Amino acid sequence: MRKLEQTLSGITNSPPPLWLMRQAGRYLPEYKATRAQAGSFMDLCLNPTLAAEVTLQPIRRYGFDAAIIFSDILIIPYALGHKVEFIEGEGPRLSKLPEQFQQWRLELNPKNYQPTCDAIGKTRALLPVETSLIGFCGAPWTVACYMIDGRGGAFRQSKLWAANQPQVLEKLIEILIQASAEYLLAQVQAGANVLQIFDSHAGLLQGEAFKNYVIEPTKQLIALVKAKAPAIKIIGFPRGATGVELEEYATTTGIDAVSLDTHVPLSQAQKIQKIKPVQGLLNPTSLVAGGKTLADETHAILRSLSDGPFIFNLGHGITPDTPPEHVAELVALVRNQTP
Ligand code: 1CP
Repeated sequence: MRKLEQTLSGITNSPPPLWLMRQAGRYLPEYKATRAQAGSFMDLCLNPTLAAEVTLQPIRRYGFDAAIIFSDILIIPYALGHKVEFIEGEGPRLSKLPEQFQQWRLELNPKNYQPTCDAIGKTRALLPVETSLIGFCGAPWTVACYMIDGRGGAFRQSKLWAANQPQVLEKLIEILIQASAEYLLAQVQAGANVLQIFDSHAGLLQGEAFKNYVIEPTKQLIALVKAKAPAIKIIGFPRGATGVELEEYATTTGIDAVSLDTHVPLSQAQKIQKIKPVQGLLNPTSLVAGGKTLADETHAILRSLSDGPFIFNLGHGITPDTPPEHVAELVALVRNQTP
């Protein structure tokens, strides 16, 4: 069994398996070259050959234990017929969903997500056998945020829907649960070995709302996927969740491992690790800094979490200003080699 899947089954590995969120991206010169060749970001996501190429680039450079397929969580709104664009230097722009969205027929068109599945097939065929391939989607709440507000930011409209329009939000979430389950299963069919659900905006919700829009939809999505693919391991990333909410996420959703963000204290990470394998924690800014900052934080994380199942990763994605040689430093630190 590959190292990542071993850890996800509860085995403690030393050194732990290592991969980084957004490991393919603008900090790598070879990514920038392929991106320029593809045209827009969406063109790159929808080109299976080039998407496979950028997925493989960080594996060739650093030999991570897992590759994550190059795509985006906004492929689901796109496959539901939404207009999705990425504006250079600004981020995504989507057609905003009105409260009367039932009149828009939101139907999942498999043709629109098929390029990601084709990229998975191509990547799996080219990856070293010992490297896991991770498929992913956004969690229903986080994807709903982009569909409701039409862009990244404070997600004011989405929070208002959660507070004032629970029935409308629930209908949208229900559509997203079904669509995401179909999409994740298609990725498994295409060759993904592990799945990750990104709930990047889970931290916008607390209490009852966290239960209704983060816990419940995640639980239903996992149940739908595991009903058809019982052996697949799923990592959940409820970014911004802390305290009892984070603990409830680990205990009740059926997730196999919890990815923890930079704000989770190591003492709480240790508590969560008693419930489920954990992943993450390194501050992406420490990777930009490198040197002693990076070494001290990496060692502190390793000291705290190496006695149980742990996947070394960042607390959030790599930033474009990260020097590629700092990533090599990190790999050496985690694998206990001299750089
Ligand atoms: O020009 C570029 O290259 C665009 C930057 C970029 C990249 C590299 C975007 C736009 N998406 C991606 C790829 C991506 N997105 C991956 C690829 C695989 C890898 O990790 O190597 C993944 C897993 C995602 C997931 C994703 N997209 C998330 C969840 C993770 C997270 O960062 O919290 C989110 C929230 C998105 C939306 C999105 N896509 C892109 C941007 C800039 C954003 C964030 C927008 C915002 O809220 O401001």
